This record gives sequence, C-alpha cells and structure tokens, in this order.
Amino acid sequence: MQQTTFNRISVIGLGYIGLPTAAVIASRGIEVVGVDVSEHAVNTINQGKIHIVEPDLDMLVQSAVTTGKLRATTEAEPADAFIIAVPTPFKDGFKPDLSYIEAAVKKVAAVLQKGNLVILESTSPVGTTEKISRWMSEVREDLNFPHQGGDEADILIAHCPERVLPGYVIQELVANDRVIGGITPKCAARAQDLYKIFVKADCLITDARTAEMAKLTENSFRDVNIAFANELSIICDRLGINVWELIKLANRHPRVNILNPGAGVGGHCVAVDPWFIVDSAPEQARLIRTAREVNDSKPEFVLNKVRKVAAEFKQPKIACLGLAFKADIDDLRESPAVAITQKIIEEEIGEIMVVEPHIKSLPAKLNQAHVKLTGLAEGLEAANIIVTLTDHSVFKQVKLTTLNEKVIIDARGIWEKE
Ligand code: SAJ
Repeated sequence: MQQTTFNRISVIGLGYIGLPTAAVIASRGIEVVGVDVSEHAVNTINQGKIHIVEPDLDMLVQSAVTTGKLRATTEAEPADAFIIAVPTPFKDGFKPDLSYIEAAVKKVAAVLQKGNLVILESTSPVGTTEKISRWMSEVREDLNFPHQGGDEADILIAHCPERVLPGYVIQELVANDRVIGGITPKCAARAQDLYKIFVKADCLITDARTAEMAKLTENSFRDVNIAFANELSIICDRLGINVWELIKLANRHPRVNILNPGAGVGGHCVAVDPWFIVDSAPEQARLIRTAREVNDSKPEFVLNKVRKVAAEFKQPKIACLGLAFKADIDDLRESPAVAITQKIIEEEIGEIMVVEPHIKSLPAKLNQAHVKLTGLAEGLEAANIIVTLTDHSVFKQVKLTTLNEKVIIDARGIWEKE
C-alpha cells in the first residue's frame, strides 16, 4: 500500500546541496539521516557545525542537530525516502563521471524496503535516473523496480534536479519552483508529496528524462548567454569599442538583455553541465559546444592582456583582484580567476599581490615567494598593474579616480561601468 507520510528521510551527500536540503527538511520536524563518505563532514555536522560556507546554514544545522531531527553517518540506514545529492563532475574528454552516483545508489540499494522512494537530485545526463533503477535491481533481485514493474513497482524513483544559487541556497530551496520527473507517474506523484513538505513554490511534474534535460538546459542557457557577452567583449577589444557602454546601450532595447562578460565561467555547474548535452548529442549540440569553448578561451584572452601590458614595465607589480569563481563568495572551485593568477605566477610575469577578502591564506598552488595575499588598499597602492578577476562588491567601492597612473585590466567591468 502507498504511504502518505514520510517519517524518516535520508539524504546521501552532505555538500552544498545535500546539507541545506537535509537541514530544511529537519526544520519541518521530520527525522533526517544524512549520509556522507567524509568522516570529517559527518563529525562536524554531528557537533551542530558546518564544513561549507553558505549564509544561514550554520544556524539551521545547529538547531536541527540540537533538536535531534538531523544526524549524520557514513553508512546508509533504512528510511522512507532517499535523496541522492552527490557530485557529477566530468572526466577526460568532457565525459560525465557517474561513479559517485553509482556508489551512492549501491549503498542505498542495500537498505531499501518495499514502498521506498528514491530521488536523484544531482545534475545528470539524460537517462541516468533509469540507470539508477537498473543498478538497484542488480543489487536487489528480491524487489521490483520501475523499469521492470512500471507503476506497480515496489520502489519509486524520480529525478528532481537542484537549481539553487550558491549564496542564496536556503531561500531558493523554499522559494524556487521544482521540476519533478518520475520514471512513472506514480513515482513523480510520490516525489511531489516529499517536496511539498518544504517547497512553497510550484512542484511541476514530468518524466525523468525531461527533468534531466531541463536542468542541463537551464545551465546551458546561462552558459550560451555568457558566451555571447564574452565573445562581444573580444570583438569590441579588436574594434576599439567599450563593451560595457555597448551592452548598456543595447540593453535599453526592450527585448535585449545581454549578460556580463568576465574572466571566464567557473564553478561546478554552468561550466560543466553543457558538456553532458554535448556528450549525449555531439553532432546536434553545436551552439552549446561552441559556447563552452568561447567561455573557456576567455582566461587566455585576459592573460594575453596581462602579458602585453607587463612587457612595458621594467618591474611589473601586479595586483590580481579576486580569486573566487564569482562575486561575494569564498568558493575557489574551478575558478578562472585562480587559473589566470596561477599562470601569471608560473610565468613569473612580475611581483604579485593577490587581493581576495574572502580567504585567510593562499591555496598551496599560488603560495610562492613572489606572491603575497594582501588587503585591498595595500594591493592597489603597491601595484602598477591592476587586474580585476572577480567582481566582489568591496572592489566596486574603489573610485577609479584614486587609481591614476596605474594600468587597469578590468576583466569584470568593475570600473569600466562607471
Ligand atoms: N558569469 C559571468 N557573467 C554573468 C553571469 C555569470 O561571467 O553575467 C560567471 C560567474 O562569474 C561564474 C559563472 O558565470 O564564474 C557561473 O555563475 P552563475 O552565477 O551564473 O551560476 P552558478 O554556477 O553559481 O549557479 C548556477 C545557477 N544556474 C542558473 O542560473 C541557470 C543555479 O541556479 C544552479 O542551481 C547552479 O548553477 C547549479 O547548481 O547547477
């Protein structure tokens, strides 16, 4: 018989998506068991603390752990529903790496009971949710899965991609619409019951393949639009036009809304997910592939500017402003700003001041004798070349007029926009 309530929900993967989701569900009074392979993460969470940076998450986790509604462990335990939120990076040749999902699925399969719901939240190539059904059936021949039994299956499986913006996760988890794709309609309906526990917006039902493609489409849409802005910036550089002024003017058209050029596209999402579409339909995904290539070429374009300008100085002193992959966060993962700074360091283009107000020490690969992590004022003062790589709010407060006599390579348009 179909259950109507969830007494215990397990979240597999306690990272940027899994931990906030676990804490929000626990805050609704449901028992949540979080599972992670990292003992450090598990121990930190069980002390009511967090191992990642996300506004308001610390308070939420602390209260969920204190009230006994959330606990973490390294081994899967039985539950009514399982939410899988593990990473899906790509491997060589931009091929999706599903090994984290497969490992999580096999762990969950071992503790499954009739009537359980399994939800995949990780961004995944089309067909992954059906793969999960097959992987689970290999481990549990005693149970019937949706790819075998359809709506009569013992286990229900759905894909509900996360789509929250880092830095706003807690509010977007509750406020964003959700796309819920079931392998069967019954799978989708059951997953919808779960999301209604904490989502205030619409929970839109579809099939699993469409839900998988919807998530990849959202991030590819963003990537293609950023690529358009980045390509414009390269064209304008060649034609001697200020791209920021150009975009401001073009955006005054009622149906034009161009995004911001930058130092490249970073993070684990927008720079990765479009490759999953390219991998599934290499012949057809021409625009999506080209957009990836345009965005990935932008760091080299910025570097070339630095090399050219530095060659004109006897003693180049370069202030690199920002390491994070985007504004006002401390996340350096897959950051074009880090890649550019690292190249400047490796090529020993000059003395280097790194200004990144969100970190306390330099990552090992940037920590060299001719490199210093400095405060903003100190870095600006000492430099003869300033390169803006991340558009942190604090950088925007600096007045361009105070930087007279310095050469500025403003990859993020912080001051160009003035
Ligand atoms: N960027 C630009 N110019 C812009 C906007 C962004 O260069 O105009 C750069 C950023 O600096 C950054 C990269 O793009 O390096 C990605 O930043 P982002 O803010 O576009 O996206 P993410 O990776 O933080 O989060 C995205 C979001 N997806 C969309 O907005 C369609 C988020 O909703 C997803 O949940 C997230 O990916 C994810 O986890 O997939």
